[in-house]
Amino acid sequence: MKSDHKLPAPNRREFLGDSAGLLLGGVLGSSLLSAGESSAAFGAANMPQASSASPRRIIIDTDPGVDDAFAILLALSSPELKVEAITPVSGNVPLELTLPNALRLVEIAGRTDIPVAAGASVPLTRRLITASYVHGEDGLGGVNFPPPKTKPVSETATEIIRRIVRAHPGEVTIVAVGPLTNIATALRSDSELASMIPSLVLMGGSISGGNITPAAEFNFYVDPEAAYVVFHSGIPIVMVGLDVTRKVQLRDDDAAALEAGGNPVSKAAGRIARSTIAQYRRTGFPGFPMMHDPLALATLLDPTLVKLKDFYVNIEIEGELTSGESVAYDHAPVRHSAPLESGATIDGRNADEPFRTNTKVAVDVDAARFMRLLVGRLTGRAS
Ligand SMILES: [Ca+2]
Repeated sequence: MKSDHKLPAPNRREFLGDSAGLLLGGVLGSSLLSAGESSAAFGAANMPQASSASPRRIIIDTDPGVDDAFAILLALSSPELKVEAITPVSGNVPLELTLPNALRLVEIAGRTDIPVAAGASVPLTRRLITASYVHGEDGLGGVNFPPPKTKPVSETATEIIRRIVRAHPGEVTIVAVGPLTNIATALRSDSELASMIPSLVLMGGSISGGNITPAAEFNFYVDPEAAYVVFHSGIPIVMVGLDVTRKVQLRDDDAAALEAGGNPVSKAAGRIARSTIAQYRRTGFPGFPMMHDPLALATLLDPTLVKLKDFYVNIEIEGELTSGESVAYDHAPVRHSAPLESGATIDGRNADEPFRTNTKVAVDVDAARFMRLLVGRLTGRAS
């Protein structure tokens, strides 16, 4: 199985040095636009747009994953979107499972025309941590669908992201709902790429506490360095994090509605839903499955489902207890840690920086309306 290779792990100083180079590349790329064009592109493209005459091109970067499966099936049930590629990455479960799961999902939806390209098997610099306790040993709630007949394409995730974005500069929205390893690797391999991506909608992060540590949300915890690269890339980001995704849960009546649907997508979603709810009850995992990833995807279908607020978001990569935390500033200067008494600095960056924004964070959601949209699209009974 061909997949993106593990990068040599830099130490912290080397990592930050590399990222500064990437940031500079992104700034230089952006400077090709006039100031007016740049700000217009941010304002228009960073707000998810409802459908227009032609479908919106997207690439889904994903670690299926129960809620990833719902996001993929929602995208493939939505004519407003043209899914150019699906790029699995290790996260909820290892790539050895997320890759065949993505292939299973395009088969279920009858969309094997969509290329599925293998991504990174490990984070940029850390050992992989997974969440099979939530997603089942197979990553799809323990349904154990048959092995896919479809094969991944020969390109890697990084290669296909670069090729498709470069073929349609300014047109391809990235929907990233797993650890951001593939996206960071693509950006680091091509300093012009960030300036060609109009918007990156991601599920990840939180400005109200984490879910795998008190500080960090799972996707950013698994690969904080990748999140750091993405948030310093200059790409306009829409962050759909735990602040809203915790509020959207798949309950028994949703599972029943999906099971009653007459199409293969609805039936498969119903099986995943039932199996996952059953696993939660069996293992004592609290609550119901949260529909994190389809909510991020759904902001492209109906931007009014969430309330967005501008922040400057940076990612903690140095904290022993807080790595992967998304730290959001809403007006104040961006203040780093106090200098050490010795005069030494961790990376020489502890001067305050003026406030600026780089991310629209979803801070509220109409959960009931989102669940109606999700179940309605998958059953084909509503839009
Ligand atoms: Ca995911």
